[in-house]
Amino acid sequence: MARLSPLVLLTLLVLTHLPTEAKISTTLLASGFKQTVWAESPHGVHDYLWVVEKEGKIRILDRNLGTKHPFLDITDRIKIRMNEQGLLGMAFEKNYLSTGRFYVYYTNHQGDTEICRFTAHGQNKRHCLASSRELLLTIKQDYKNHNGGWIGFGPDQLLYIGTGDGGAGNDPKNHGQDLTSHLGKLLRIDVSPEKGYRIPSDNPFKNNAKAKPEIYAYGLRNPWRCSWDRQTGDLYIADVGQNHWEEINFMPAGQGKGANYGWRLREGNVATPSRKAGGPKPNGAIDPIYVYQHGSGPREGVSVTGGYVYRGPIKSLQGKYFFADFANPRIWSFEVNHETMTHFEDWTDRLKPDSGTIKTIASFGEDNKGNLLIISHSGRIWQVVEK
Ligand SMILES: [Ca+2]
Repeated sequence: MARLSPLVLLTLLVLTHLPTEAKISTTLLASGFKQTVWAESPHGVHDYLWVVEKEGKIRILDRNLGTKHPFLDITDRIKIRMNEQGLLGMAFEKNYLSTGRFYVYYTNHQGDTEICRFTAHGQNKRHCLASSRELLLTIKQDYKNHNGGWIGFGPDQLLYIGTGDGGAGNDPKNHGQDLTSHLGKLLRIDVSPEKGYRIPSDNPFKNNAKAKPEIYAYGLRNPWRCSWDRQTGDLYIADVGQNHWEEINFMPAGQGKGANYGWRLREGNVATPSRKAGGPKPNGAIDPIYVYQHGSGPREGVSVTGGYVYRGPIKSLQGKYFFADFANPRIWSFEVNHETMTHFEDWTDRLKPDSGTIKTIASFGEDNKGNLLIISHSGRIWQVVEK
């Protein structure tokens, strides 16, 4: 045996006694999808991931085999004239494996929003006919941009719908603050009836004859991905800004009914700077919990993509809310303590894949084990892992 120098021996001794720090990284889960904007698995399903493609298709990824299977094709209902249009979101009923019912959000040929129910069939509900469609709600859009697109079930099992302000710039028709419009809102409906939907009995503007009864909260510009912390029930709303500030709004569990998030009067924490759209903060309006400025710096960007509070198997990530910017390809996290943002971290370098880079993050995903998925508009999906 070769004789080891004292220095080498000392180094070996130190190395073997250092705690091995787990390395957080990403692994490529799938590629080859087209203009991916969302991915989700129904409650109780781990091996299959439903992947939403903006042109109007949902395909199922077999996570073990890596194969893709057609599920739903509604491309004939959609005409994309501008990149914010298309099939933008989906949500499964909690008991999807028995009912087969799920909901989608898309813009139709006229550019208007349609919220529809579809019903899948077969033993594992992995097949769906476009003809199972039931139209629940149509929302007229004035312009091609700011269509919102997120839908999801809350801890109350009611369906929440994030609409944009209807577009152009600076919300020229002031939809965000107008309770007679569905635009610039978080809506909430009860889809438990066999057909159609009901207005939940405690929706905040239900008894206001001038307001849309579906409104849950208002003053949003273009919420691009919201989520609930699956452990606490806290709500996070990422709202895309105009020309200066991107923002994330936080609402503690059980609160937020009737909340005003300030747009178009407020962009981030200030009076909207452009085109005299801004004004003083309305009484009781909610300021964001986190904002970042437009730019290409390490803490800047152009268009926020909201994510999730991590509740998966990696211990060191517990409680961190992950989010990103679509145009400045960065991934960040923070934690919330007593309704205040703390522990901001930049994950961009640590989550860099072995090959290529993660860009154009359209959404994050959360599987049933709590794993965090990163969904790129380029058709690739990564999973955050510990190595
Ligand atoms: Ca706001």
